[in-house]
Amino acid sequence: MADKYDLDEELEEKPFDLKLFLRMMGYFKTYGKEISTVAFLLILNLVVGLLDPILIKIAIDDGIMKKNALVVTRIGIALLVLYGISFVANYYRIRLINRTTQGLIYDIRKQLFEHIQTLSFRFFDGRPVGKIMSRVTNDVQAISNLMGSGIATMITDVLMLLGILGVMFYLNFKLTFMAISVIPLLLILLTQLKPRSEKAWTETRKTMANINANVNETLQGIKVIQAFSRQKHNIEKFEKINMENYKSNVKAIIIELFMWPSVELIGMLGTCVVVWFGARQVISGEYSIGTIIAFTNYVWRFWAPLSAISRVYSQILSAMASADRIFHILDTSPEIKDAPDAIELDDIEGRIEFRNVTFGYNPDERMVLHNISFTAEPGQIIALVGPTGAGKTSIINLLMRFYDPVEGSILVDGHDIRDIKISSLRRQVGMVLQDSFIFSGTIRENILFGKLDATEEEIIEVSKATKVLDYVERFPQGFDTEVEERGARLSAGQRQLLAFARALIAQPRILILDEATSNVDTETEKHIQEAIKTLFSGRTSIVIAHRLSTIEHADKILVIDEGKIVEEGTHTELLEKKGVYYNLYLKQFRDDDDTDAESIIV
Ligand code: TTP
Ligand code: MG
Repeated sequence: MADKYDLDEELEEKPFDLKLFLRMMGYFKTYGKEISTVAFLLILNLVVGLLDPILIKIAIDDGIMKKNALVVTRIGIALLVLYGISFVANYYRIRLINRTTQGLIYDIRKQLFEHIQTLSFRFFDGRPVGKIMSRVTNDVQAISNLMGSGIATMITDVLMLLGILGVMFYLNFKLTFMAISVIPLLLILLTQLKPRSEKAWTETRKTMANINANVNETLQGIKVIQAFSRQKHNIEKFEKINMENYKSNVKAIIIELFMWPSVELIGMLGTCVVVWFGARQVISGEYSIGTIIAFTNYVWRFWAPLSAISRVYSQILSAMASADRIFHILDTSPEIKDAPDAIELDDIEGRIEFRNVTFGYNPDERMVLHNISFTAEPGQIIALVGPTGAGKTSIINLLMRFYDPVEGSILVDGHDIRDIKISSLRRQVGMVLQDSFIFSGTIRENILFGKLDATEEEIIEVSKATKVLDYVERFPQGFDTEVEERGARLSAGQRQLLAFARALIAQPRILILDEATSNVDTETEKHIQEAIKTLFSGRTSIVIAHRLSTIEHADKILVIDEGKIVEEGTHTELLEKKGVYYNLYLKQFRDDDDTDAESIIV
């Protein structure tokens, strides 16, 4: 679904938006004490910054010029005290701002992480993981930096600028005009160069993102790359984007190299004008030398906040874009959520009914399931078979309520699943998939994922039933063996068995097996089937299998094709029918061995 958001999702900057800004500021709520302390320290700093040129002026005019050593000493001590105060104030201010910024990162990241976990499958469908990740990492960092140090800099610098201007006007009206006469020049320079520099930096970030994506994909697919000996081809591809990154960086730095020294040059120009005119004013006796030195001092200080403000300004614009993306996620409410009066299902019988269910992943596009109706009585094994892409997994996705049907309803024990609390529904259902996700951590932790408070006996019992114990016993560390990311230390079959153990330990009333034993040998598969029969007698199972031999004993087999149930019955009934199932079965037998399949069946 291409909503408006997807189009400008990766915008680097966004114009200032007061509503967004105020919402960002809302995160400061819990930091009232820190903020008032920072404000106090800022003012202290400001006063010190504005005072010291004045003190120097007094030291020159009343001390040095009048040869009064006492004044010089007193001013010297006063300056020392001021610098001491400024040092302490600075130290605490930076410490506090840092703590607040890190606190904000922590708060926003926590909120975002918690929210993302509640979102429904459709949110994740078609949204690259990398983009969602960069919301939690980069975007959070961007807005927190702005809110922490950015805004503090902005406020101090604006105040500093106004303060300096005020003092300058107070000291020498004419010279102030001379000094600020170069500002238009500065504005022209910045408006010309800034957009170019920003464009160049945007380009470097884009090329860097390309490099990241490429390295990421290469590492993920390294086995395929090496198997096809495509290293050379891959390196060429990488060199191209690496070169783009090199060029864009060089270009950005050249612009940058020109820009800031030019700003300084203009500042220098302003100072030269001031010194030149000031010197004449001193010579003509119009002003004291102390005043002119103090004034030049202020002019110097004038440029630093000016360039800092222009830097913070682009920080604000990019934080706006980040905030927009973060709030978009926070404002996405989970599509699948509990109805207000949803009921808690404690112990269910396990009766499942699909009533005229029609469903599509994108309601505007082609439907994936059409008018599906079937019933599974408690204790029954229902098998779903059919070609790839027929819609078997989609049926499971609906039963788990990962999506809601477009039409029709699904009932568990006679309750529409939309009226049941999602957590209580999913607690009753155990699921094992073809590509089971195994988490990094130990084997024990992965099994406990199914039931956090399981006892050691329970772990051993399910491990025996699922044959996990067979391989665990061969590891020196047993259940405490680390399986690495995605269970990389285990074979595909071992991972599937582990996923089985994880599902079984929760003792669910309904068990869903989607190609759950496709990676294990036939003997292990038979063992697991036996185990399920004993562990799961009286519970309902839905089994999807391409290997038809695994579902022969099912109470009911549904043959799915192009989203419809095309045949339904037991293994024997379907064979007698000599339809789709019969042909599938015949074909698999022929592929499996050379015996005359037809003679076996009939
Ligand atoms: P599935 O229900 O995944 O088909 P299947 O489980 O029968 O296939 P297999 O045996 O290969 O596991 O898909 C049905 C259609 O729905 C297919 O056209 C792909 C589409 N689909 C999505 O668009 N999004 C999804 O998340 C899934 C699971 C499927
Ligand atoms: Mg499937």
